[in-house]
Amino acid sequence: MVVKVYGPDYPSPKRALVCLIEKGVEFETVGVDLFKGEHKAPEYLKLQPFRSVPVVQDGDYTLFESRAIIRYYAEKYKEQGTELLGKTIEERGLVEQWLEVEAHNFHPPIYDLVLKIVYGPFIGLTPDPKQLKESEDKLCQVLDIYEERLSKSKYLAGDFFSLADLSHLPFTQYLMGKMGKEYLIRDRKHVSGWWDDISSRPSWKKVLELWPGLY
Ligand SMILES: N[C@@H](CCC(=O)N[C@@H](CS)C(=O)NCC(=O)O)C(=O)O
Repeated sequence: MVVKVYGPDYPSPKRALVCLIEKGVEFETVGVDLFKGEHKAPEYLKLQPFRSVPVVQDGDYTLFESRAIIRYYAEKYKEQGTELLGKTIEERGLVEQWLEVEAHNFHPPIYDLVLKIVYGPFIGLTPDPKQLKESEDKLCQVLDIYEERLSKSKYLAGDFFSLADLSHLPFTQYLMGKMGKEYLIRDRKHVSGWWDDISSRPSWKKVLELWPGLY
């Protein structure tokens, strides 16, 4: 049974897509138009009661929350494709640590910027410049810590690419596109090199080619 991924046009599902490609897992996608409210349809809510994408259906098994999905597939196919969880329990601990940092420190300010700047015009939201500045300042503080970390190791969890790096791809990509906030990455030498490295992986290029989204 081929894995089905719902909502490939949006950033959080792209976390699942890039992971599945890295692991060499076959999948198909199911479009969910958030602008038409398809994520609020009763049939969809049976799969994802919190009204968001992604959801993955793997035979009889249904899973939502993009970071739970990537952890699940990285573990399920540990012996296949790119190793994304580290080789030792210590490496795994660091992968988990930086995944948590991505979710709780990096994601909130970048999500706020993306929602207001990129999606705002489509949903009738006029951004408040003061709030945008606050989010950008918070993001800068996180990126300064990344700069320090990446001056000591090639990737966030160590000298190996992992889920911790992969999880940053979908939202960081916005900074580099129409949003015009590339300088947040380029002004930091080690963050900039890390971004060039992780964003040039064939898996991510394929995701962007097939589901270009609003980048
Ligand atoms: N924590 C969830 C968040 C997913 C999420 O924010 N999805 C967005 C698209 S990237 C969404 O479905 N937004 C629709 C809405 O919130 O109404 C995850 O990582 O899966």
